Amino acid sequence: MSNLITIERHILEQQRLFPEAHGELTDLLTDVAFAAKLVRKEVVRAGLADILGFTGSTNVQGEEVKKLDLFANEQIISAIGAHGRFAVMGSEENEEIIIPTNNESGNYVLLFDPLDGSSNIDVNVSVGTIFSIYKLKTSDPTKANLADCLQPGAEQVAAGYVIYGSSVVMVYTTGHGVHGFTYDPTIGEFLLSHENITTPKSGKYYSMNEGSYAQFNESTKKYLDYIKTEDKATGRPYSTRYIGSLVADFHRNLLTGGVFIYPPTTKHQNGKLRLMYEANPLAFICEQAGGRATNGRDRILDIQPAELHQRTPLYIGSTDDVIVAEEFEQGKR
Ligand code: P6P
Repeated sequence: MSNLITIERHILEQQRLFPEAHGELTDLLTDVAFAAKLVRKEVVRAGLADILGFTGSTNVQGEEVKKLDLFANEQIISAIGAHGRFAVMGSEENEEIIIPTNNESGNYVLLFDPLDGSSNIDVNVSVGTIFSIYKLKTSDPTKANLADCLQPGAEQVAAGYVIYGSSVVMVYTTGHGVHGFTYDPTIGEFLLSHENITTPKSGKYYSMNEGSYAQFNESTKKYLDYIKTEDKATGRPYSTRYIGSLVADFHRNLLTGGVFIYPPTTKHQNGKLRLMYEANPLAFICEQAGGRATNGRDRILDIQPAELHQRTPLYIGSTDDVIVAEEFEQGKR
């Protein structure tokens, strides 16, 4: 048992790399891990509990909100907000920023997607929670505001996700590598299972929704034709792996290699995925694991946000595979 490292202990060890953080980072990430346990408890029993189906309401994205979305959102806001470490939050489910009740001592910002991939909940496909943490810019936490939430991804102090799948895994980075923890329900702890994750320079999977082919621009169509053409020297054709749940697709490619692409489409000309609580946290993790994340041209982490819920095209995964896709997107191939 002695070699079992809980996420709390690992975070504490990571804390020693941030002498200036005075233990706050430990508390933040421990809060997030705690909230993840609360969400997991319901997600893994979704088929049993009377929490399936639509609430009938719609969220800021105009999407039907499933009860579990709402539950996860409420759990994260209340469980984390109660500890007073975050001065302000932003959630995919809330149009406006959230000021926790006792935020007067908070020095950090939390942005999150409480349950990404929620359309898959009822059919037992993996879904996930994604989170992103920044230092508060406003000197007085009681005056925290939207500008504190609109920082480029490169300013993140921590980011991570929880994937609720065949097992529940929490992956995080504080800028010192990427580490994964698998939940052990027999002891109620996330235990270190994937230390220092590095992603292969190239893989054999591409993840895109080809059902949107008619909505793709010509360069994206050219890329798709290329990646499916046989050429043994470049390992083509790649295999398609597309779950329709960002965290699940990202996690697989992170571990095995490959590229996930949500390009501009006629329906989503700026892409569908959200910059602040989907692209940025996953880009931070991906780069820390040796991968690459852009919008087809610019580094995701360098984008200066203008709105809390703004969207972005996303090309993310193994560096060599992302570069090839970018070259098509930029008309260089
Ligand atoms: P499409 C789920 O709704 C989500 O936000 C991501 O988890 C997923 O990668 C994407 O949308 C799927 O979108 O248009 O392919 O169904």
